[in-house]
Amino acid sequence: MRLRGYFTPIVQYARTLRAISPVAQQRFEGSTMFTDTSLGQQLSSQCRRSIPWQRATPLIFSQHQCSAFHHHSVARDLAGKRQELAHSIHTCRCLHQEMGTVEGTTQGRILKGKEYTCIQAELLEGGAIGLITLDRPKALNALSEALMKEVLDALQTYDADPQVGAIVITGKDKAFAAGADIKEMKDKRFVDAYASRFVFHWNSISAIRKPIIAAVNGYALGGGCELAMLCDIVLAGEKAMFGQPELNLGTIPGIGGTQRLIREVGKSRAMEMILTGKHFMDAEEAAQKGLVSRVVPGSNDALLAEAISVGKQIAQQSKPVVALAKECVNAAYEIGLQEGIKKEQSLFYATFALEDQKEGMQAFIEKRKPDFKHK
Ligand code: CO8
Repeated sequence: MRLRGYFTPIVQYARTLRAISPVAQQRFEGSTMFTDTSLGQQLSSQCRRSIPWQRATPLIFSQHQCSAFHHHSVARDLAGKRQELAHSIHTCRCLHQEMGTVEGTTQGRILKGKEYTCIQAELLEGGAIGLITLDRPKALNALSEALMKEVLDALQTYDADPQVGAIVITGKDKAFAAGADIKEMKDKRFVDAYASRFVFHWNSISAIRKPIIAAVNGYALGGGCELAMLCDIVLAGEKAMFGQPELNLGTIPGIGGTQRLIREVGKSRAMEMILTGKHFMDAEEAAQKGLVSRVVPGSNDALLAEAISVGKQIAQQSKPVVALAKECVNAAYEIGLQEGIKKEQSLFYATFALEDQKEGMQAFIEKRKPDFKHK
């Protein structure tokens, strides 16, 4: 059973490999990393039993490729060395990227019918998790208008997909997002920004009903910090750095930074960060102050794996109950206490209209896992 947990990140890459052409597959299979047959078979049968959709992926399980791929790391990880696994995943990602380039395909853009250029969007865990990776590394994932449209499109697609239980947003390398795209917006006049409602559409993220988890790997500055705060849960990598440097550019935060940061870190710290434009917050301090849930030690891959694991835990809950709970918590954030409590009570009563409430409580009494039908 313990192998299951380690398999998640491997599957992400193996799954994407399915979308790559036969030449890439050969290179994958021919790699010297895939040499241990016995562990391969062990993992294969483990996963066949535990994760149903993988039965439909013969490329992954017909041979031993993905197991040996993690031969050393899985073995050591069982002894508690997560770092090793992260390293293997990194190696795998490099191989994957290389193959993507060779084949003229791009990594992971496998959301059906979507051609994104600023993000990658992938369905993971049999479609239970929608992953969005901001992908403008040369501009440190600056939030251009094109990127905004793609992020919203992917979010809305996941939100409408009944299989998806949670969404993860992450960045790449050293940036989650370094803010609005300064080069794109520098010549805007007031009338352009006002008339086009320049940043208005970012607010649509608040309307997404599925939980969104931000895995903040590096710089989350300006609009990047605001994007993280628009998410429901924020996990920070060791190198995460949060800041609101807009005043250095002669402007102010524009997608909720002045409103949300004060709720997260208190007035004095928020004022210091915003008014100086300089006092950034590292991952440790962000966790202390409550801007993030916690710091995930290790590499970006370890951070992403943890965010997916949290997403999976949420995805196992009843989807309508998750949506009601999210709405209630957001009410606390957005409205006064008395109104918030009224809202919570009425949505709490509403859960008694759900079959999942009956099933959840019955399962508890019968000492078994609930079998939610999401209605
Ligand atoms: N916009 C456009 N390009 C950027 C941005 C950005 N926000 N940030 C970095 N880049 C580009 C750089 O210009 C550089 O490009 P090039 O190689 O062509 O010169 C490349 O990314 C790499 O950046 P650096 O060389 O500067 O990398 P460093 O490691 O030296 O520094 C920093 C990293 C500290 C993150 C630095 O890049 C920096 O200070 N960036 C700007 C951060 C910032 O001020 N953000 C706030 C922007 S304003 C904003 O977000 C408004 C919020 C309201 C609207 C939100 C809508 C989304």
